[in-house]
Amino acid sequence: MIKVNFYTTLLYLCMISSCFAQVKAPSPAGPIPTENQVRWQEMEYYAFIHFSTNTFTDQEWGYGEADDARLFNPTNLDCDQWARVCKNSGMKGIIVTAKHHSGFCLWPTETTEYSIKNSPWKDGKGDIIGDLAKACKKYGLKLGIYISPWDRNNPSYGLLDSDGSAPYVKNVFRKQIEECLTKYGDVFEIWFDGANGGDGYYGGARTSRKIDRTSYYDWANTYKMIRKIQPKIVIWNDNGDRADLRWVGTESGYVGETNWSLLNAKGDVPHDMLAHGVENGDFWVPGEVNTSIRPGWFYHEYEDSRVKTLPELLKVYYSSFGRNGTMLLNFPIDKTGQIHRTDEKAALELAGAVKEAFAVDLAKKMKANASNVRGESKEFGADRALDGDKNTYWATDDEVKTASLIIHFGAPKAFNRFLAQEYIQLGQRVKSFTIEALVNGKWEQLDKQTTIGYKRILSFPTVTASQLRFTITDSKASPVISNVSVYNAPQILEAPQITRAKTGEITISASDKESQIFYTLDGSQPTKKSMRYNQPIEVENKVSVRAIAYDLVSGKSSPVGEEQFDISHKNWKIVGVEDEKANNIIDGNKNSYWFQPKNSKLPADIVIDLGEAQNLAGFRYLPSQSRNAGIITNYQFSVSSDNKQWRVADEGEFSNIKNNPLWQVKKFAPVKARYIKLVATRNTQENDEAGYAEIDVVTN
Ligand code: FUL
Repeated sequence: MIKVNFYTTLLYLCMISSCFAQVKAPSPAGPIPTENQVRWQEMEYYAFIHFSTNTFTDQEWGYGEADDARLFNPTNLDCDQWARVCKNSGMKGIIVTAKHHSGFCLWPTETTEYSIKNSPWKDGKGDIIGDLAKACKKYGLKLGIYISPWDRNNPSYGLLDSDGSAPYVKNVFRKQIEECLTKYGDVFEIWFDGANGGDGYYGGARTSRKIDRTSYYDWANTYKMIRKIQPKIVIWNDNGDRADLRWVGTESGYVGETNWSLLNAKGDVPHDMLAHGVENGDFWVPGEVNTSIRPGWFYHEYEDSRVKTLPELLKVYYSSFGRNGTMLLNFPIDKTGQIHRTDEKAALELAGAVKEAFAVDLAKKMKANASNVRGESKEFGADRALDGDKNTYWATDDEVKTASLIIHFGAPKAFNRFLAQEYIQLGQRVKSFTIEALVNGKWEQLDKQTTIGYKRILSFPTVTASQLRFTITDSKASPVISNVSVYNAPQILEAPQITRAKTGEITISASDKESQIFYTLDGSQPTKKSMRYNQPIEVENKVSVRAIAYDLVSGKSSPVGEEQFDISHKNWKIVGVEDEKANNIIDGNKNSYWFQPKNSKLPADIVIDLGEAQNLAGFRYLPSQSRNAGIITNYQFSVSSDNKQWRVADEGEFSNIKNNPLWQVKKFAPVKARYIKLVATRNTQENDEAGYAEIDVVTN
């Protein structure tokens, strides 16, 4: 007996070892990430902090005015609070605007006088980057640095020496990077924004300077220096140079559903490639989704009520690292020097909802089988995708590019989320896949998608099923899946959408069909005891509408949807334009638009007759939301009582409108007028197009 057992065991061991010896792990397919990129990708979620002179001048892009340094004076700055909020929100690091476009530095740099050294804060003795580095350490967070290449304060910005070299790059920009990377310990990411060249203070020259963003900064040498000082860093650059990470082409908080972590090493990267990557790209450049918790990047009191709601934040969550990206969420620091309470609350709510949604992995350690397993080896079996170990994976034979994995839940389970991960160390491979549920003995398709990458999460209506089938329908090389999970997330109600037609009529709609809508018109908090919405509401005047969607079954309410409308557009007319479609500018519909005729040139104006004289104190402009063109950056706004004599009420720029094409609000000294004229003097593309989704007024 003993003998038999001994030989059987020996035979068995030989079989296993020969099996292991024969079945080799898959070879990498296509470009693969560096160790730094993998470490970064696994961070998944981290914070942006925007804080500068802009916080005190109420701007998005400071002009670089020397005097602005004297306004920088937070009353209760607390980097510990920033780090605590980020940590409690589940974030893994913080990237801070050490220098934004105004050129103002948050650390006492030797390169310029335009820094906190010359601010009243701590009598010029403070160092915010130093304080933040300490706080990050305390909370186990990684530190990242944003240094704007564009510097609207520096006198040498954009100028070239006789030998063609750029003194600003050599003596200022690169030294600033060096200071930040040597003084504050490990830095996980450095961020070089793409906004570059244009109007600025430039040491008092108050002029416009243009640079060639691909050559001016001599990126090759700048990178060499960075990597030498911080070998573990990843570089984000939106300046025509590949670096390690890419922008995803929008600041609204999503990346394309199809998202390859690849680009080509050379050549232009048009919007489509930013959003989706390039399937056959020859360079690993994964996408990072950056967005702010408020409409703007810097703090503005008027945005206190516009902090993203839980459903909005969840949408960003699922559309960023649920789509093979990372999520970089911005907190604008307020004038006290802290993350505003409302923003903190929103981020914590998101963390709570995510925790709840992903608390129980229904697939973990369940029985699973696959249509193909690499060399029939246990090492690459289906269960390796369900074992909770990120370093093991289910893999197929090299020639197999379509394969299914079935999870058996035992008893039927209710679920509405599916999560899959590729083992990206061997490249991104999957081109398309489906998921199906076995309901009452029949397979029902739940979703059909394209790429997976590091992580893909799908949401679908709750289904109760005993099995789930995950089928890879096409792949660049044999699939390598490190994780498959299934969850049942609680229902989250969305804030209702509120719109107002030209007639003044207000419509409120919920995103789901079951809930009821309740609303108020006096700015008070709506509850289920407020007015019930059944049909459009007629309101002529200025009004603040607040509404909730209420779910009778769970007794839960959505976050409050809110819109402030000024006077109704009922009697408004576009003057001097024959094209009927020009009325789209005042129809209250954000999705309709009008463009100036093809052959028109800038400056281009649009005149609106308000029907009667109004007390004006500002205006609002919304660029086309569907066509990424004709976005006005510089304007003049005039008023008139007779459409003959005009008076300029305001002029200036819509800062950062290119990346953030949202409502632009401009206030001016009150004036009574019946006619308004918006003159577009420049657009984001430096061509002659001018387009509008809406123009509105602010009355007092
Ligand atoms: C943009 C900048 O111009 C904004 O001000 C902000 O810093 C954002 C993160 O990047 O392109």
